[in-house]
Amino acid sequence: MTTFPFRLFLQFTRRQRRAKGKGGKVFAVCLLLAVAGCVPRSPSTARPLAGCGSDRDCKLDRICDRGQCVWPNPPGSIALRADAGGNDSRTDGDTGVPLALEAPSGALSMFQVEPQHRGRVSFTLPKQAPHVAWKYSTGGPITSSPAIGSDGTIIVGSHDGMIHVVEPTGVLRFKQPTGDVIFGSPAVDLQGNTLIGSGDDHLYKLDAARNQLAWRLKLGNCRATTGVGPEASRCDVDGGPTIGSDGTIYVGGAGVFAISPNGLLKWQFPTPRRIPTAPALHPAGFLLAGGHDDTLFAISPNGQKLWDFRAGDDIESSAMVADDGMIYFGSDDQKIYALTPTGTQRWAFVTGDDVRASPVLGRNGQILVGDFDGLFYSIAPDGTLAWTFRAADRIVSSALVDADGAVLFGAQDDRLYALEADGTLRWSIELGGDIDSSPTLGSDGTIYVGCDDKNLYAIKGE
Ligand SMILES: [Ca+2]
Ligand SMILES: [Ca+2]
Ligand SMILES: [Ca+2]
Repeated sequence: MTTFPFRLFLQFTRRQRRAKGKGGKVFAVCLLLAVAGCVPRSPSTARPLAGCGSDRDCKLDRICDRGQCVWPNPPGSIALRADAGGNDSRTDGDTGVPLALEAPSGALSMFQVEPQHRGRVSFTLPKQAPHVAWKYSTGGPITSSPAIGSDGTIIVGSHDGMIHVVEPTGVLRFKQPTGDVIFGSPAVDLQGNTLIGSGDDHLYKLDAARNQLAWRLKLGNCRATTGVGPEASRCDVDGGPTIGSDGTIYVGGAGVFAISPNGLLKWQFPTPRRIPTAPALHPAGFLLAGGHDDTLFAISPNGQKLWDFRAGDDIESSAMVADDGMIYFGSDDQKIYALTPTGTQRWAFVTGDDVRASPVLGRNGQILVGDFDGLFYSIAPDGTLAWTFRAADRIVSSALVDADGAVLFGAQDDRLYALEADGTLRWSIELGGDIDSSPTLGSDGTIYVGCDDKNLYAIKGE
């Protein structure tokens, strides 16, 4: 309460008074700000906002509010811009769309880097074809995407049911057994502790300092927790975790769950069918998660539905929130969707097969995602195709975007591909099986990725 600027609070309450009947409650503001973490950027980075006289001056579905184009707020969320006064927001000079809205991370590492899942890292990929520095063998295929710990350890889940914590040299530091196959990816919180879900319906937290289990928490009420079959998999904890700036852990399973850092359930947003995707945090103060009832849900920070959007089939692709607040995800209905922050469809791009990978954001704002049809797509923000790159088999792996805009992803043709920002091949390297895991990039340019051949790979340039 004392850490967020009073100015923001005043603006929020003014806004709430104008929007009759919404009733600004202090605790709600605190909650919302805790999730959105809307800390204003320093005035030194400020640029003037694009002005407007009426809604007609604003592109997309935005409205004109006190001379500025803004996204209308879903009920229960806060203003999309952290500061309606304008001295800490930046907008794109051409579109007036606010730039670089951030949902500050509560983690060092998580699926697709940060809570908006844009997949962009500040390090650079090897310029030349790299080599395998080491491989670490687990007892099962690895579809989990590795996370990097505060001391350079690499953490990954395996279908052997173990959470493996591996030294930067490729030797085991410690492993934690779980009761079933692990499909989900680890997140590492700001204290260096690991959070990961398992097919045994539990969320696990590993204590980094002690190399041991801190706690585990059962999520959902499935009678059969392990093994195969609809009831055994209905409560699998596969989606996320995503960690908010206040340390709250959000995971998908038998719905969406919010859990405190000490392992207490804050709330559950129940869904008819499973949520296998990592929840995304929208900077406007809400969560996004899709699942097997073909629906993307927008959920308030206290677990209430704000809106939902129905796709044509299962959603296994985690939502990504772009810098301007637009929302992107794929579905088994063979489409990539673009939604506004209020859940209105802007466009749907038709691919040739299921979209299981999660989109990431290119350095020029392109939406980048691979597909079961073997193509890797780059789509412009207006929904038109920029380029494609063809792999020789399905793509399930979500991509990573480096500091220069180069793109890295795996495919079921057993190759890891590095593309230039324009879609031309930089290099590829063949591993020992399908690469469905999404690669992670270390600060020294080392790539870590899991493979169906049961190995965690470290891949280095010259
Ligand atoms: Ca299960
Ligand atoms: Ca379905
Ligand atoms: Ca293969």
